[in-house]
Amino acid sequence: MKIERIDLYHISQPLVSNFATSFGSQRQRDCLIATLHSEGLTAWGECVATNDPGYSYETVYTAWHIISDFLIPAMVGRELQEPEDLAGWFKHVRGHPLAKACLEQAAWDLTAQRDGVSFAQKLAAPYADGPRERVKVGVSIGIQSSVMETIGVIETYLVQGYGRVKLKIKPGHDVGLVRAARAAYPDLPIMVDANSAYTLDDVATLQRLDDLDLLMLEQPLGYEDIYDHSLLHPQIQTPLCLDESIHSADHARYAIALDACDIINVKPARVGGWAEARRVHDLGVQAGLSLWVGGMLETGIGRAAQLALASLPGFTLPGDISASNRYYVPDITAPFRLNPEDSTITVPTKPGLGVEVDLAQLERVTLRRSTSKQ
Ligand code: OSB
Ligand code: MG
Repeated sequence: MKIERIDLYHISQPLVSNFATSFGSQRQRDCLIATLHSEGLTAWGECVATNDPGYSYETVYTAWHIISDFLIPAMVGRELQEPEDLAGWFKHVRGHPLAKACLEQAAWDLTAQRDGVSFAQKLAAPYADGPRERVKVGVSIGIQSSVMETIGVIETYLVQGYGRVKLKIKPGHDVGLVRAARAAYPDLPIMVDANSAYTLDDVATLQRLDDLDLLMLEQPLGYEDIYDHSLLHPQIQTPLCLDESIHSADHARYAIALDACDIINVKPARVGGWAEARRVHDLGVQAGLSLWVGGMLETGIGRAAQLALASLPGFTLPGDISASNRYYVPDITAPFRLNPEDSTITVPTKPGLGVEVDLAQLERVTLRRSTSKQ
């Protein structure tokens, strides 16, 4: 399929509620949206880089630069057979996985539309059991101003039907908070995410989480670290999950070799795209790790692609893929809704991503737009 043109949008949408983590606070969420045009088809990708380099070194501005000046020129005018082609086309650009994943997502959408299958079906093609129809999901709750407020926020999500919550923690805002949440909800699956806010000096604090029956502790140590996590791992009882540290299937292999974790949070953007995310999935399954799909406060475009990944057989833990109304009202697509009876979201089945983009709403939230030259 000849890639004829690529449009890039920098959009900015208010989040329904403030989202605070150990690395910063977000109320207004910027991201980039790319549109591929090829043989009468239109395909979409989302770049989940943020305004500030808090989670990743990439920002909407670095991603705009890398996508416009390096990645789009490597694509326009070329014949795309399969999304896997992009890895070769992008080889001259080191790093910048969030920028690359945006265009790779659109390439999956495009080729799935061409093949007349959903993104999930195309991704699940190598496996005997096809994509699951509904994906188990939970909700990630940012740091609130008090313990009572956190309990109140948990309650509003439980009422909506979410069956698993993730609490963001940081030093000074950890054991007390989690203990109160556990006391309020003795049977609720609760997990915590530190976003790299601790060091090995904090082992004693992290051990105090041991008897709180948590589903997992996500990324307590350095955002590039694997080794220190392997030292922490045998010292705590809570299952250990890596997020930030896993930038590729190779990193997953290193983490497995060092026995640095029990679980991987797979974010396709963080590993450069869906083909690489599927490799992480395969390695994780082979090594007996548990897996789930993480989130980056995606719009409906990115959410459809998260759901496609989470439909693969190895993703057995609930993902950070909440309903659209937890993020944006309105969104730039029709909203994804929670199935409250089983805390799931239904995976789209139409060809490609299977979402309709609301072009008028996209226009309203666009700050800047460019179109590739032929
Ligand atoms: O660490 O998982 C994280 C959001 C932005 C950056 C990092 C993280 C998160 C989340 C939110 O936890 C997940 C979501 O609901 O999209
Ligand atoms: Mg995380």
